[in-house]
Amino acid sequence: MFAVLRRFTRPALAATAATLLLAGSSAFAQNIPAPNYDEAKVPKFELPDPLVAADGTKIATADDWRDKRRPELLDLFAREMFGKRPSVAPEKIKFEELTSDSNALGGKATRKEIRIYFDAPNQTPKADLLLYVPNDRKGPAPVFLMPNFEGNWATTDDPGVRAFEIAGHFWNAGKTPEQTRGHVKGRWSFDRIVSRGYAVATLCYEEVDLDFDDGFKNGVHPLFGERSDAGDETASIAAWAWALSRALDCLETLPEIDATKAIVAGHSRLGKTALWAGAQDERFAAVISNNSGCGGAALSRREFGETVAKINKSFPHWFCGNFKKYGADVNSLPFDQHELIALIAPRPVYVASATRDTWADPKGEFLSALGADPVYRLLGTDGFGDVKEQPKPDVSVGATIRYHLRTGGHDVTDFDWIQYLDFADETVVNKR
Ligand code: GTR
Repeated sequence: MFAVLRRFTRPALAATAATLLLAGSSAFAQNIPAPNYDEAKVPKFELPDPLVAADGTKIATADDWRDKRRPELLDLFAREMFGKRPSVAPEKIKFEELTSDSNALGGKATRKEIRIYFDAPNQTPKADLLLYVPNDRKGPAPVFLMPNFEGNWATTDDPGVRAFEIAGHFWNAGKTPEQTRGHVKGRWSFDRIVSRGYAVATLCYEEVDLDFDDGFKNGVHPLFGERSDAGDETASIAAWAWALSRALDCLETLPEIDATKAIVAGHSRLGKTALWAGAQDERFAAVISNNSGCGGAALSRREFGETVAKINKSFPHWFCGNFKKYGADVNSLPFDQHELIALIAPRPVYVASATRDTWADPKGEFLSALGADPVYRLLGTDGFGDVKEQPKPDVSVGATIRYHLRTGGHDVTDFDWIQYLDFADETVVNKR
């Protein structure tokens, strides 16, 4: 119950802020229809073919995909949805180990906290990466990298994790950091992950960029250089995704980590972020989207649950200005979300839904995974295996593309983690 309340409280607040900011604009004038939850009322739509280029040519070979279609789609997603892909001088990025304890998780793990400076000469902005590495391992450990909402200390009641104020932190407004210690530990199966031989790393996304609409002035945005007036300003999801790549830079420097086996994962808005990070940065060996919904794995054209019009209104800062024009006509989008998943090909991808998470459109998430299959096949993988229909709940299906529909609500549970660990074993550690 509490999780449900929390989920709806914050967007309501954000929506209020967005309402004020958008008053008078055309986005505000647009009437947002009530969400549709009736399968019979999903409009007819045709998905763009990922294997047809913008100029109409058929993409027939892996080289065509790599040289023509993949760059074209990356550019389209950047220009029309997430905003420009940032580039920041590498010498601005620095890492500093803050703490290390080889006796964490009852002696099973070494815990480290490493500060990532995004603009080292100025010491800020920065984000602290929390890392658990299994002590019982034969070599460098494969690693899950998954951003968190409320602060590293909220993922665990391990008292060794520092709790600190994040100025402007929206999720924990009105609470002291200590009051949120361990608050979402149920989402983080650290013990299980480490026992299976994986390291796990997380950082709080609001250290990178606060999650509200301030016209892209706060967090890491000022580092991204010239502002764009072409509607393609780097938006917040893109900023968070960029930071995940910087976290991977950091993991690459650690001898105890095998950064060639880094799996980027995310839940909800951070699932959208993980998909965009994984689509762009091919160093991520695999990608996991947990209940990412609209703007993540779910197809925009289905208009089931949250829609493009609604998400643009509630969270205008997640996507760039150009994305706003598609709310009224999703069929004019030059892509759909199956092509975001296709950008991860041929690397393994896991899309997970939950039965009660109808806002995120579980079926649209499934169809998106299915829609990426032709690209995975073209690139020589077994794609979604023999999957054609959405499976019944609580069964993991697929091959290099994988999917499950967990019984329950919008969350990350131990069930999810068990599937992700099996997936990582089969597709990343013992490659198919
Ligand atoms: C919702 C939002 C979703 C999802 C979620 C979350 O209310 O509408 O797109 O991202 O927040 O991040 O928890």
